[in-house]
Amino acid sequence: MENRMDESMIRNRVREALSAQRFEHVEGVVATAARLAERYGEDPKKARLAAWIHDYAREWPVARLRAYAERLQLPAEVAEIPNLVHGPVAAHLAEFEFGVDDPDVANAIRYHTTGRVGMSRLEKILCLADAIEPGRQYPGVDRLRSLAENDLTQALAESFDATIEYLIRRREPIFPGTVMARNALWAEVHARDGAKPQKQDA
Ligand code: DGI
Ligand code: FE
Ligand code: FE
Repeated sequence: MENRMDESMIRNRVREALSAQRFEHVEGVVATAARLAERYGEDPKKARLAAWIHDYAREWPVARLRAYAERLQLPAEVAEIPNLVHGPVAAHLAEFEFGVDDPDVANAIRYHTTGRVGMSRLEKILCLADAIEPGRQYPGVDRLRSLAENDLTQALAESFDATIEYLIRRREPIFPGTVMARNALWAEVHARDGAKPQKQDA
């Protein structure tokens, strides 16, 4: 037996922790992640669970995130960018507050913002669902939505490119792990496409 909360309890606790607008985003991520899970042969229950919890700490004040980052001994390159801390914090709380005992679910939550080298299918699904849920609006999101139907890895690789371009335009620091995750996703796409007959460029 496990001590995991049931989905409606998790949903209620998440709703209490977030603004109405952010909660609506989370609901969109849950639905999108479940759909992608079905499309790509992943367990939709795991996808929903990870999606419900992924932004649980998203609205914590920066000081609270910093203190928690120290407690979790997160690497300095993560801790110094406040936006990167809520995933690892939520992954920790998934285990200790929500009773999640599945490491793939915890990792999907932990790496949903930055990705990582060697992402699992579930990790990719949450990361991409976060970027394309119906409430998201940014240039190129419709291309990502249609690509997501056919190619999980390429859609996520393009999503990382868009995030990195956005960070460059805003002159924000880029976490090296985000770049490594992006390179690994494109390497997967190229390795796979290299094995197939290719269209010529000219
Ligand atoms: O929590 P969400 O807003 O739903 O989405 P998210 O967890 O993917 O991203 C949170 C923010 O983090 C988003 O504004 C983009 C930003 N971010 C992602 N990677 C990096 C980053 N910010 C910096 N400075 N560096 C990164 O490498
Ligand atoms: Fe997030
Ligand atoms: Fe999110």
